[in-house]
Amino acid sequence: MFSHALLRLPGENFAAGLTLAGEGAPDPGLALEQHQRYCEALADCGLSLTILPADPRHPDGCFVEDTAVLTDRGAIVARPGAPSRRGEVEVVQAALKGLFPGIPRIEAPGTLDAGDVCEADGHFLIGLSARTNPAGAEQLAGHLADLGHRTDLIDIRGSAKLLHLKTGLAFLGDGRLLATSDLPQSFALAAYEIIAVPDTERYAANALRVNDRVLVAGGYPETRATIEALGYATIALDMSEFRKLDGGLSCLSLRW
Ligand code: CIR
Repeated sequence: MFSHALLRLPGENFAAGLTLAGEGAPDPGLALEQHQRYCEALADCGLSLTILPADPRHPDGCFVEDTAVLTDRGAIVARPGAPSRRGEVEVVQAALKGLFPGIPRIEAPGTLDAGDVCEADGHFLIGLSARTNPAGAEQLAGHLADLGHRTDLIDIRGSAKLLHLKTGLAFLGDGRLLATSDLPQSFALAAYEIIAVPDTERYAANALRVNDRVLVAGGYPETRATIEALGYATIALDMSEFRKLDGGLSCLSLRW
């Protein structure tokens, strides 16, 4: 169960964030409204929220998930692969200080975007991607092992449409993973029931289980129906503006 979330507001220069989506510039005002609905959904799931102000130096700063890995035993501060995002970690580390004991950081030459980290009940799947390099993934695996967690690496560098591992993968709980068809086959996934997301709805693979609900991106009815048929209550949220910057539901919060 999660009881808290850390978020960061999208700023006025949100449209200057990184993107490969080719879906046009996002509207910062609409992004702020969608962020507000997202915050309300987390609060409905029972979470207390800490919402950091936007920082004009970091237009991607609202994708706060990428800056740290949180577990029920500790936290690790990431070192984002995109140089423009590296400074985002300072304010997050300061916010987490005191909440988690002795927080280690991923150090150079390692890079790690925590969007490449998918936890499945204490088993951490770590994606090797254009943002997370082998040194960063190995440092993280070491820190997680120190906390007593099991880890496996999944190399997604050959899957051009996956910015991060969690672009195409979400843990629903109960041994189930929601996954896109281009997620590489891996022995690390063998123990899980894979719930396939249709190629026409691939953005919906970044769903987010929060306590007894699953947050799903609005506009992907087949995936939402599949999740509901498995017995989960869903909350659909309009994510159009975050999608334009390659961001999904999980990216907008750190949860513990
Ligand atoms: C980026 O390219 O870094 C941002 N525009 C999007 C980050 C999305 N984060 C995530 O998937 N965890």
